[in-house]
Amino acid sequence: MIAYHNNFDDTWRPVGKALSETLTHRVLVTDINIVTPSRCNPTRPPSADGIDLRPRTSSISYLHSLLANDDQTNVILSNAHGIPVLDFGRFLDGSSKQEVADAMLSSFKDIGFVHLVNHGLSQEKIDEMFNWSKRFFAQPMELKQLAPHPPSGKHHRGYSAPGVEKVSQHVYDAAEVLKLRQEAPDMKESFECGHDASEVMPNIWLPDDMLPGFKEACLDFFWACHEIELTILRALALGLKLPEDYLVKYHTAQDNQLRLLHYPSVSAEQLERDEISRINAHSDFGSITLLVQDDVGGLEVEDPRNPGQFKSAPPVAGAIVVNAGDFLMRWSNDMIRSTIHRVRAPPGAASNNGIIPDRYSIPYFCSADFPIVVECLPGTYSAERPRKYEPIWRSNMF
Ligand SMILES: O=C(O)CCC(=O)C(=O)O
Repeated sequence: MIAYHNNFDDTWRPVGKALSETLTHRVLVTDINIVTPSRCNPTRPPSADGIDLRPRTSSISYLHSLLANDDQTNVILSNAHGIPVLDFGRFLDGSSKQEVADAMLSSFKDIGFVHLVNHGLSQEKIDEMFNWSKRFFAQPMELKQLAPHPPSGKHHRGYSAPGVEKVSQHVYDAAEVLKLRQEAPDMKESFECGHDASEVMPNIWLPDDMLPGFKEACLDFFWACHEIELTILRALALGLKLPEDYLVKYHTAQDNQLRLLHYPSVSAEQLERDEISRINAHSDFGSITLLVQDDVGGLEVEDPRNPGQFKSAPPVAGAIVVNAGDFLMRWSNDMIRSTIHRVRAPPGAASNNGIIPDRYSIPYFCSADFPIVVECLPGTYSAERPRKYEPIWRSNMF
């Protein structure tokens, strides 16, 4: 059975009922939360190496498009804890391009985050990448260390073991970072890569005979995400009332970063007491970040109207999360928000025997080209809203 959660009376309803109710009481689909088919129908067997390869998220885009059919102009399908869920398919098929573009920009201005469904990245590809990620992280530590992330925090490639990296916001002093890490290490491991021709940051792969297929899968996913990035940038440009290819023209080098993340299972108490962290509050550097995540949860987004207060941003099945980074905020003369976010214990975790399960997520960080001068985007400044920033070489930022 596929059901949705009704937040008003805290019940689970079958989808058929949800749909019929939706036609008359649209409000019922806010905070929609679908039981994923993988949970309902766990038929996919574990792989030969014993890893559970069943997808934790699966596409419900067909449901979202059904929900939207009663109102051709409504491209916002629901509001998931303050973050709009947008039907990006209506941009891709051309049926409501400007409406999607406007809704995306408005969401970026308001909260800096948006959920996109019908985004064009196939669920099969996402599941496949998660499977590779699980396979990679399940390898012995000695093997993963054969693709070591350089000690410098500037070369974002290769494998970092749990506790090695410490994400922080505006802390650049090495001694201060060390202190933060000692106080509460990040309990996560990661593998990072870019495209294989990057001279800026060469990739660091496992030796060829280790985990054959992993490198190809990462690169394939990298390019699939890049395609989605370009369509999102097109929509954003339209939202800003710029020519559709305006932002894309500044993203030709594809110096993006694919990051596989595994948060091992940890004690909820330790996490809540800040003795360990999953990932501390931070904003992203680049233009936009795409994020796919499993259904464990724990992502939290700062409430822009209450700095320091974070709201849970639980996964929306079938959706990718897109958020704006510091570069886009500055480029847009602070019209768009680069919002601070973090990963903590998912809501209700303590009731799960006090152990928070493993979590897997895959962010894809998108960067503008380096050899450009960045000026505030046309339309983001006026006599009433003067430019906050002088033109600057991209390479001198951050
Ligand atoms: O794991 C997540 O959901 C978020 C990851 C993240 O914020 C990051 O890697 O910068």
